[in-house]
Amino acid sequence: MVGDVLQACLGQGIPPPRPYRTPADLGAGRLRGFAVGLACMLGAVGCLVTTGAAQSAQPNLVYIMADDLGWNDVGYHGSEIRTPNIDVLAKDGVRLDRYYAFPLCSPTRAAFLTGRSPIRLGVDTPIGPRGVLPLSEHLLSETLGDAGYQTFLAGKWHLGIDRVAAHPYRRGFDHSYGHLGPSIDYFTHVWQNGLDWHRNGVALHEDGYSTDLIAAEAVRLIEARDPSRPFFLYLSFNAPHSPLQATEEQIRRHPDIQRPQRQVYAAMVSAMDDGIGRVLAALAEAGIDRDTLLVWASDNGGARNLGASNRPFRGAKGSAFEGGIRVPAVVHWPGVLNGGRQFEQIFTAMDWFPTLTTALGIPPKNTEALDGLDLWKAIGETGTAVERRSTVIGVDGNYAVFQGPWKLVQFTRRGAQESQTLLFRIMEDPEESEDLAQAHPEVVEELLAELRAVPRGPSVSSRRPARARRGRAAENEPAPELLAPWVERAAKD
Ligand SMILES: [Ca+2]
Repeated sequence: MVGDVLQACLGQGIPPPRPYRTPADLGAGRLRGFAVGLACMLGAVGCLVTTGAAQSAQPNLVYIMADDLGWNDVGYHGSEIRTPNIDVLAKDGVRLDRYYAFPLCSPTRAAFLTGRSPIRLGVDTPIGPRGVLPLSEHLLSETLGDAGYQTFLAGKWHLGIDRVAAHPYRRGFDHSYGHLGPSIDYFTHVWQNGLDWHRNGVALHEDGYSTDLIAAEAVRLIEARDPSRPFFLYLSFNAPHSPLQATEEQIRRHPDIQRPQRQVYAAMVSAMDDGIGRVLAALAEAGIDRDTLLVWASDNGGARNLGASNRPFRGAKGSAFEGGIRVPAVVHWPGVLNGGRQFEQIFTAMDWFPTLTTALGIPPKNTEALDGLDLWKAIGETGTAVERRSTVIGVDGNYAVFQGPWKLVQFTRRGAQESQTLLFRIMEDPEESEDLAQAHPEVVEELLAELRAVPRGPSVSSRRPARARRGRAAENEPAPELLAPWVERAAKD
C-alpha cells in the first residue's frame, strides 16, 4: 500500500516552505487599538496587552482546522513529528489543554459554526450525501458577514453534500473552495468515483496536492482581500485524514520514522504545517498578523490504524475516551492575548462561537440559544473559574459526561447491542485506566441523568450508502455547474 502511495507521489513535489516570522522578528508592529478598546468596554482585559498606536480596523479571524490529528501528532506535545509552525502558534499563543471536540468530523464542524450541541441538532455521525446541517441553524459566517466581514472558506466542508442549499456559498461564505464530502484523494480530488473539488460551486480540475492547494487559496484570499474590511477565513485542511497519501519529498523528511503508515502520516502533517507557515507569512507580510485572531485546532482524535497517535490517551477517532475527543488547540493573537500560557479548564467545540464573537466585539445574531459558553475572559485571565453544570460530548453510541472531577464514558462496541458505562476521576486519571463505576454508582446515576437530559434532535446525518445517491442532486435541487461526485457520475452514465 505504501509502495502505491510512493508511486503516486513521484513528481509531486511542493515548493519549499517560507519561514514564518514571529511577532518579535517583525518588531513592535501595530496595535490592535479597536479590539483593545472594545475589550476594555467589555471588561475582558485581564491579560490583554495595551501598548502601541491605535488602529481603527476591525480584527480579522482565521480559524484553522486539522482533520483527524491526534494529541501526540504535534511537536509541542513531544511528538516525533516536527511541526515548527504550529509550535510557534503554541509558543506565542494560549494552548487549550482540555479542548474537547466531538469524536467525528461533522459534529465538531457543526458545533464550531453554530455554537450549539450537535446532539441537539441531530448531527450525530459524519454527514452522508443526503444529510444536511439543519438549514434553520444560524452560522458564525452569517453573524460575521452581517457585521461587514468578508467570509472565506478554503478546504473541507462536510456539512451538506447533495443539497445546494447546504453548500458553504449558501451558508454565509462569500467565497468557498475545496471539497464538500468527508475525504478526497489528495492528488485527484476524487471522492467515491467523482470529482469533489470546486470554487464557489463550479467544479475544478486542478493539479496539485490538496493540502498545498488549500493553503495556496488561503494565501491568495489574504492577498486579494479588500483591506478596508475585516475578513473571516475558515481554513479547513483535509489533512491528515485518510487516505494515506503524501508527496515523496515530504516522506523523505521523516527518515527516522520506521513504521510505514506513521511515516506517510507524518509527511501529511508536515505538509499541513508548511501550509500554515505560508499563511502565517502572508498575514505578516500583509502587516495584519497582529490584527488577526487566529485559532488552530483538530476536529477529533487521530485514527490509530492510519498512523495517528493519541498517546498517552485511551481511545481514538470515533470514541468518547480522551483519545477521541481531547485534541490539540491554540488561540493566538499577538499584541492582544498574552501568550506562552496554558488554559487548563474545559473548552469545547461549542464554545468557539460565543467566545470568538465576544473577542471580536460582535453580537451573535442567533435567535436560538447557544449551548456553548463565552470563555474569552477566562482565556485572557488566568485563574478565572468557569461554572459548568456538566458537559456532554459525543456521537451516536459514544458519549462523555464531565462534571466536577468526574468523567462518565458510555460506549458501544462495534456490533454490540448494549452500551457499557465507565467512570473515571479524569483529572487524576487522564489515561482512563481505573474504572470507578462500581465504587460510585450514585455518581454514575447522576451523570447518566445529565446525559439523558441533553436535548436530542432526530438524526440528520443520513448514513445512506453512497451507491444509492446517484443523481440525487438533480432530484433535490439542481446544481448543473457543480460536478461533485453524484452529478459527474450521472453525466457519464
Ligand atoms: Ca475529522
